[in-house]
Amino acid sequence: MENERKKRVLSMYQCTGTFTLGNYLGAIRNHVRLQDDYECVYALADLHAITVRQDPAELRKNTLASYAYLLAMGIDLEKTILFIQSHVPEHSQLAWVLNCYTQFGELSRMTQFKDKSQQHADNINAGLFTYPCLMAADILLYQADFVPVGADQKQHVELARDVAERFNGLYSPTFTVPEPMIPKHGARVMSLQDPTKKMSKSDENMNGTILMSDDPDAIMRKFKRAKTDSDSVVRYAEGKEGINNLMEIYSCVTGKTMEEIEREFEGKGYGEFKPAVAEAVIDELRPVQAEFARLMNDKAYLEQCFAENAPKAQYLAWKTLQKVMKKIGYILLK
Ligand code: ATP
Ligand code: LTN
Repeated sequence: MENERKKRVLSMYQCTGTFTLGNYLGAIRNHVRLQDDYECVYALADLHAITVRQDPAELRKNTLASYAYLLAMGIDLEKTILFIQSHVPEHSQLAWVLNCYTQFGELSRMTQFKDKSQQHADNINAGLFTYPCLMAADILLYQADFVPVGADQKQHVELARDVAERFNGLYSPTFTVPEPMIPKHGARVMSLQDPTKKMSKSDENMNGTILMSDDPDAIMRKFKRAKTDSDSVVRYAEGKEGINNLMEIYSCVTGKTMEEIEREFEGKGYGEFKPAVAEAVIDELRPVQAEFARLMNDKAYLEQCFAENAPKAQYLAWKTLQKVMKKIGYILLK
């Protein structure tokens, strides 16, 4: 086992500078755990970011903050490569190649494209349309075995598989065909205001969303106002989506099972349960927030991390790109 090569995991994050409790519990905390068993490569998708208009100063600030958050949440640079996508030009280079091996019809079926082109009807640019080719390049450059993502990204990972298989079939095995890794439990943290919708940083009602940057008062207030049902028994059951969501959050944070939680709050109403969930979340976020603040005060250290991680990623990406170019018939410089 010791000598076996660890399987490689790759994931990327939007660089919006904020993360929600949903991102943390549903995705990043799991990605942190994966670092022990897999060789992990993680990155901030700043090339993808410009498919919607960005203010330059904001983009710069948000990318820095996103990097600091990922470190604060537990990405460990001793084990993992964490880089910024635009620092590794191979992403753009392979994306161009993959554009030529992906059909218009395949891209037209992507539900994220359909959603985003409705949201940004005034800017349906070509980059938004070919976004999945860039994402396929992100994954295939690193010969990733697994791609941990939310259910919303599964269709894109499937496209990356199809393109990899097509290229491998036309030439010879070049790319590892990646598998999506979709979490089962705690995978979807729902909005505190509408438990049928996922908790999202782009929700117009921020009372439903806990941000990693929320202070204890804001967290307490949002949990106290959380939408629940009228029966006031802390029990995991159908029709109690609001309470189920709070129980899921409490379980994720404390490690308690649903039965243990039901027992702990037996005979107690929501008036006691909601602040208890809030307290548990406040305790969970406190060290992350402290570490984030520390890192944001040490920009020199963050810049050093960018500078050290980019070449590590680029070395892996360059090897794959060379293989691809040779197979296509490009003349490589000696
Ligand atoms: P938005 O919140 O604006 O819809 P996003 O949070 O999905 O965007 P990312 O920053 O790329 O965008 O998300 C990082 C990861 O967090 C993705 O794998 C995504 O599936 C996951 N994720 C996002 N929201 C939730 C949620 N409410 N519960 C669980 N996982 C989530
Ligand atoms: N599209 C993803 C972010 C993303 C990604 C990737 C995820 C870009 N490239 C490669 C996994 C692998 C999103 O919107 N969350």
